[in-house]
Amino acid sequence: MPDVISLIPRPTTLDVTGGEPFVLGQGTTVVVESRPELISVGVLAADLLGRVTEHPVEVRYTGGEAPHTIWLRIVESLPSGAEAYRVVVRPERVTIDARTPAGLVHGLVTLRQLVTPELTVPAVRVEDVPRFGWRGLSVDVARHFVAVRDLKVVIGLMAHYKLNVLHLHLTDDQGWRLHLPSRPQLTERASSTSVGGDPGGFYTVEEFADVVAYAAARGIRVVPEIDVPGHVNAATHTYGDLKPGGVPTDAYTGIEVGFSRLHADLPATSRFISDVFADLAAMTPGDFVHIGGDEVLTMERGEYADLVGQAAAAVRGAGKRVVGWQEIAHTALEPGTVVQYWDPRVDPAPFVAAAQAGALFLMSPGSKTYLDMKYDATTELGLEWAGHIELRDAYDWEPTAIIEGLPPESVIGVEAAVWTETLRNLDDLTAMLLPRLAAVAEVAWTAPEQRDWDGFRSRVAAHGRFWDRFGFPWYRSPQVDWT
Ligand code: TNX
Repeated sequence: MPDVISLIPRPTTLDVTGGEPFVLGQGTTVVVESRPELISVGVLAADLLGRVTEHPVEVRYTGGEAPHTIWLRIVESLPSGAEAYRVVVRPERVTIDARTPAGLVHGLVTLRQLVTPELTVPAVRVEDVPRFGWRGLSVDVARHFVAVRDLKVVIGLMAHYKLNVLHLHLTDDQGWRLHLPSRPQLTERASSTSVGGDPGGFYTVEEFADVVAYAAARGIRVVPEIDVPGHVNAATHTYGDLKPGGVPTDAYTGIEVGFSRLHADLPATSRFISDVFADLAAMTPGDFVHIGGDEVLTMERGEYADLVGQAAAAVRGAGKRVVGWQEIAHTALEPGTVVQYWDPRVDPAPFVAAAQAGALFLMSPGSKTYLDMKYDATTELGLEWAGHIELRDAYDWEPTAIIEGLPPESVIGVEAAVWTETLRNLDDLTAMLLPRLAAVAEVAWTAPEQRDWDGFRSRVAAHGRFWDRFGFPWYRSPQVDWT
């Protein structure tokens, strides 16, 4: 048995039942109930465990009672929500029960975190259910493009910490990263640039579908964002008719924000908005599409509200629900719209009013969850506008207490964000995400009365070894005694 069981996020209950451990080895077989929706869970289990044991792991799709199995079952009678799961480890068998495939993935991740370096699994019983149904990571693939294979690594890390929403910031001043069938010029003309003159890139329709499927197999849904009515220089570089005067703007590779914008009085604008959101919605199996709405510094309120309203209507017209950055709370919102809070430098009163009118809140406070902020003054990468974020800063906060006066029940979740002005590749991403992603994941999953810094600090110490296995650069926070 390991000296400490280092599960992150901390589960609702963990009982060490004692006795002999389960031993992973050559004879280990995964048994999955034979149902079409469980095929991908079986494949995932074999893949994960095969990489741990360094032997191929067989999967059988039956209800089997064979010895030395890891048995994945759908059990409708488990308590609480769709993502709840139970893992019971006995010397001869591990059972993972959940109500949904996503719950089984969580159980599998728990099992994987329980495996010791000696390939034993201590005899335990874990019952677990998340606090929030939205536990996200937003990745800015616009300032620097993130290739599909690197994005899949990030998705794997998200799954390891039971995050369930990948928010992709697909467009910004510096580049347009998703091919849209109705508007092929966007990626033809505006995808090859990035911040600082670095190479660009974009996802084809097929690649995007592949990312969505890879995430779905890990219990993660994709929420794609096209940012309007600001952060649109890639669009105005593509289409001159989005600018008064009709001349396309120059490509932009700097890191300023707030200068680009759409214009409500130009006829091309409405067509642009309805085309891009119709295509994006059609490519999105999930319920939510993000319309951006942040940092429009050169537009008067009425025009802003008009353009946000057009984007929201396009998303709803395509049968999806709307998410937007906190600035959209200054416009009239349909009940059920998700407002993503990020910038504390503003008056909370409009958020409270929006919540009272039925808006829901996703908490991404810059000073806690912006994982592109430097850890301290010596961090080479990253920005500092929201301050420095040490590991404890990312951990020690309460999502329902961030906006004064907000009804706690309007908070639907927590999302970390990694903006890529200064981050150029996967190494840079993991150097900023790890270890802080684990901290935010626990904030999002674990009930407040179950969370404490000392416990997290001692559990996270064992995770560095896991990151090292994959060769990920990560930050050895001095706040932890890394093992
Ligand atoms: C603020 S967060 C932004 C982004 C920047 C980020 C850098 C938000 C809605 N807007 O455009 O990339 O800060 O930390």
